[in-house]
This record gives sequence, structure tokens and C-alpha cells, in this order.
Amino acid sequence: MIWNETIECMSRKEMEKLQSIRLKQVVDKVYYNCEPYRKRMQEAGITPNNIRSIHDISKLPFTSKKDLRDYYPFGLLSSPMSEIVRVHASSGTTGKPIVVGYTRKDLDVWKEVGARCFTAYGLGKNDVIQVSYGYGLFTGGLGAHGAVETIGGTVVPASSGNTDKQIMLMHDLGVKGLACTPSYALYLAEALEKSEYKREEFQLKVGVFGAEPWTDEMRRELESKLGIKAYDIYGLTEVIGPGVGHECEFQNGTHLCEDHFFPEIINPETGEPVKKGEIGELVFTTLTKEGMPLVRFRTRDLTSLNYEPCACGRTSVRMGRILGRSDDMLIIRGVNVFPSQVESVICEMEELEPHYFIEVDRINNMDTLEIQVEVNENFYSDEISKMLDLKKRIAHKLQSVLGIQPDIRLMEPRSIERSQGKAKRVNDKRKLQ
Ligand code: DLL
Repeated sequence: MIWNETIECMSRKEMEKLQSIRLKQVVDKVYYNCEPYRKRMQEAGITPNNIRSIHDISKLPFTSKKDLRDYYPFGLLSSPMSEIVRVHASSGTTGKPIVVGYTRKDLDVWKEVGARCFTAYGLGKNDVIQVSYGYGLFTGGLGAHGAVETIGGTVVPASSGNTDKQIMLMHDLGVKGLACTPSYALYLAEALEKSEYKREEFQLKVGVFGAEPWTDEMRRELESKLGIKAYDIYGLTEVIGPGVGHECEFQNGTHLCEDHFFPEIINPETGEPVKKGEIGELVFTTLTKEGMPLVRFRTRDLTSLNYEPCACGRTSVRMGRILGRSDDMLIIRGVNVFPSQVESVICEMEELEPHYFIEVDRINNMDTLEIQVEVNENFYSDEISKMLDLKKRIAHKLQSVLGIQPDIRLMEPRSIERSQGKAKRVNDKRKLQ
């Protein structure tokens, strides 16, 4: 099912036309209503008259996370406070959070894109959908909540935590769709197995997973453990929240709602656009936002874009999996390592559980990489030779994917801490030294 066929299946040419009109509007808006943008454009020698179509977008200066911190809390608003009806915030790793203001129309846009997502997952007004993303300043809970109400589904606003109650609600209310982080879904799957209920007693069929990077191997793991189809939902606070993009029934890339959020991929070092299909940093320009429109916002997420038409009939550009944030990338002994690479290897080995933790340190001026991973109950053994052999095989597989040799620490089943929101899977002790 498609929520807004006119837009979602529009020809590429029509889409470019619409994006061009909207880009001009948003550039006007920020130039005349937001001092920092006007200044930045003046420094670059650009006025709104220089922007005639979407192809002129690369003339505009970038906006960064640092800008959002520097103008904390409301310096980048382009609408008066009297028009702002809600704020959300994302807690950065250091210091003050990033605060985003929404007008009533921004909330409508959010509901519209959210409705496109949940419809693409095959959910509708006859379905009960549990939202187990956190409610509050985080955009996950209220964002998914608005989307479910818009498609007319029955929302169960469970928020995160209290796992036993989550399972009881899912069971008793006949929940068909579960929206939460993939790591919390794993946790729920485990708890469900141990619960008093049998899997067949649940109506659960669809997972709406996002807010953190996850791999196709993790998808397979979740789909088989929960007996569902697991779909990606992408978004970020600065741009709006969940709903910037979604998968369709073909699960072959994340369709971006590009009539509202225009994507580009740049080389993170040079800032230049990469060649079509290449991996680089994702940059968004919001084309319709009023409260805090963003022009060429550098997300730090690394991915690629595919403009080929999709079998589902949607013409919108599809984004590949997020490899990680450029600031999540670990450089170990000079080699770039992403946690998602570790995840893909671990999820493929039946002897292992999909729970892992990466610890990086520097000992005697040498980087060390330790990967802690849980052994599946059926394979866990007291026999040293068996465990040593398993360790060797994991290390070998990881070395061929990562290009460096990690130390492997086998952990007992259920010994790695579970996450109820975004998982923390890396401890880079070098940063503390
Ligand atoms: O995580 C919004 C969201 C809530 C998305 C619920 C999906 C579901 P932030 O807290 O600002 O917003 O974090 C945004 O999380 O830049 C990515 O690095 C990462 N991220 C979000 N969705 C995905 C995804 C929300 N589907 C940051 N795959 C983004 C990979 C994701 N990474």
C-alpha cells in the first residue's frame, strides 16, 4: 500500500520541479528570517537570487552539528517563538543537547511522512501498533505515535523499558506492529522466549526498527527470532525525527521522503559531491520546514543513494544501510573499523548470539581491539579446546572483514548488558587517555 501515491510515485522530472520550487522558498525563508544563515550566505557571496533550481544547491554553505550547538537553543529558528508549538532535543555526547522547534505545520509534515512509512510496512487502520521507542524529548516515541494515529491504527504508547509489561501488552492486545530500536527488539525476543507465553499466541508480524545502525544479518536474526518482517525506519532529530525514510515490502533500500528532505552525498573530507552510488556523508536540506529549516545539514551518517526505480512503484531515491556515523568510525592501527562490520560477522555465526561489545585501548603505544561476544547456550562448553577453536574461527572471520586481527573474548550466554533504547556497543578507552 502507498499512502500518498501522487508524491511517492511522481516522475523524477516532476519531483525535481517540486524540489526546485521548494528549495527557493526555503532559501528565501532562512535568508530573510535567520541571521546566521544570512551571514553565512553573504560570506559565500550568495543571495536567494542565485538559487534557481535544485541543481544550484551545491552553491549553498553547509550547516553542521556545531552550528546547532553554537546557536543553542533557538538561534537557528526561522519562525517566531509564537509559532513554535513543540520542541524536541537530542542529547549529544558532550555538553548541551541540540534543540529543535516545530510549528504546527512541521508537525503535520512529520505525521504525513510517518504515515508513508507505516503504510509501506503494510500496517493500517485495523492494526494495533505498540510504540516502544522512548517518549519525551527523544523524537522516537512521539514521532512514531503521530504516524500510527495518522494512518488510523491503534497506538499502544508503551514507551521504553518495563520489558515484562511490554510483552504482556503485546500478547493481550493483539499487537501486530512493534516499533522500537533493533537492539531492544532483540532483548524483547529473548524475554519473550523466557516468558509464560508461546510465540504462536502473539499476532506480531511487523517490526519498525531504527534510531541506530543495524545490518541485514541483524534483520535476519530478528525476523527469525520474532517470526516477523523487520523494516527499517530512518530519521534524525535535527531534520524532523523518525520518518525521513522507510523501507518498502521489497526491503531493498530506505526510500527517502525527498519532497520534504533533499538528500546529497558528499566526500566528508573535501565537501564535494561523490559520484552517483558512491558511499559518503549524507547531507539534508529540509524543503518545507518552518520552525527550524536546515540548509545542507551534514548528518555525519555514511551511506549511498540509489536512484533506480523500485519494484514497489515508488520513484523516490533509496538510501543504503547506514554504515555508521563518521564519528563512530574507529581507526585502529590505521585501519577504519565500523561496529556494523563486526555485527555482520557475529550475526552470521550460529554458535554466537547477536550480542557484542567492542573495547578499544592503547597499550604500550599500540592500539588493541577486543571483541566480547556471547556464545549460544547450545554451544557454550567447558571444553577448552572447543572454545579455543571457536575463538580462532571468529578471529579469522573478523580479520578477513576488518583487515586487522581482533582479540576475542567469549562470554557466557546473557552476560552482555541489554539495551532498552539505543545500544552502546563501543568503549574506546583511548579517548580517555
Ligand atoms: O534516532 C530518530 C529516530 C527515532 C529514527 C526512531 C528512527 C526511529 P536521533 O536521536 O537524533 O534521532 O539520532 C539520529 O541515529 O543520524 C543515525 O546515525 C541514527 N539512525 C537513526 N535511524 C537509523 C536507521 C533518531 N534506521 C541518528 N539506521 C542518525 C541507522 C539510524 N542509523
